Amino acid sequence: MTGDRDRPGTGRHEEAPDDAVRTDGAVRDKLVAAKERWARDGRALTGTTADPARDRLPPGQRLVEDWPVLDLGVQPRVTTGNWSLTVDGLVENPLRWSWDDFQAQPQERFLSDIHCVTTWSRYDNTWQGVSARHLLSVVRPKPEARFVLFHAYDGYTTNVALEDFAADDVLLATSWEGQPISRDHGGPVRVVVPKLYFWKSAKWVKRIELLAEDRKGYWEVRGYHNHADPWTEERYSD
Ligand SMILES: Nc1nc2c(c(=O)[nH]1)N[C@H]1C(S)=C(S)[C@@H](COP(=O)(O)O)O[C@H]1N2
Ligand SMILES: [Mo]
Repeated sequence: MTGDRDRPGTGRHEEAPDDAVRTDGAVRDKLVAAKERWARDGRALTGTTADPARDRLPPGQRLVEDWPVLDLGVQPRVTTGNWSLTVDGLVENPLRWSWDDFQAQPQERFLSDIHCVTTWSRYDNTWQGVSARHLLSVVRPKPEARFVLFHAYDGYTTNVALEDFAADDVLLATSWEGQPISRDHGGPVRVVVPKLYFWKSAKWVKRIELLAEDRKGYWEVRGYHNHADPWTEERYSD
């Protein structure tokens, strides 16, 4: 039975979508099952590595010009009015930012490539928003903080090491190619972690939790790699 286990809000590793934010759609069980199968089969693994200093396209990837939409199928209706960001856990200065608070932070513009584990890559995305570096300078991680768990309004979660979140190209993005990020792509605010496969870049981000121990997210408990480096094809866990 594909049951409630796979639905955000009822599983052990996901949580209920926010009460204040309505959602449309339902988890696409067939898509989730297909992606779990890919992980078991090692789909798209080439067994090679590439060097980002020399190659632009990671192994097993193909270039696309459009920007595909990929999510669980639950699309939260997050607006600049009902969105807020909580940063908590092992930080000296926990915070909750409204949209206005977020806009009052320094806004930066970054250019990066997207690499999705489903094998598409898209070059030269222009993002604007608040850098992870700035955010971390405000919340000040405690010495024991080593991991980050992103929580999103659709119940999705994903985890990264604090050092990967602290990289100088990581952004909480509000715009793409000069336009507000659309609802499909995780607007009003999504995470962008360019050095890792794109499932690590949480759409509709609502909470960033700093932890001493690693805690796996939605795809990580379903056979996807904990770290997710495209250059060494960290697609699946072994
Ligand atoms: N909140 C949330 N973030 C998410 C997902 C999701 O289902 N929910 N899917 C992830 C996956 S698997 C991918 S490939 C990218 C897709 O982002 P895009 O739809 O903007 O291309 O978002 C990631 N972030
Ligand atoms: Mo993905």
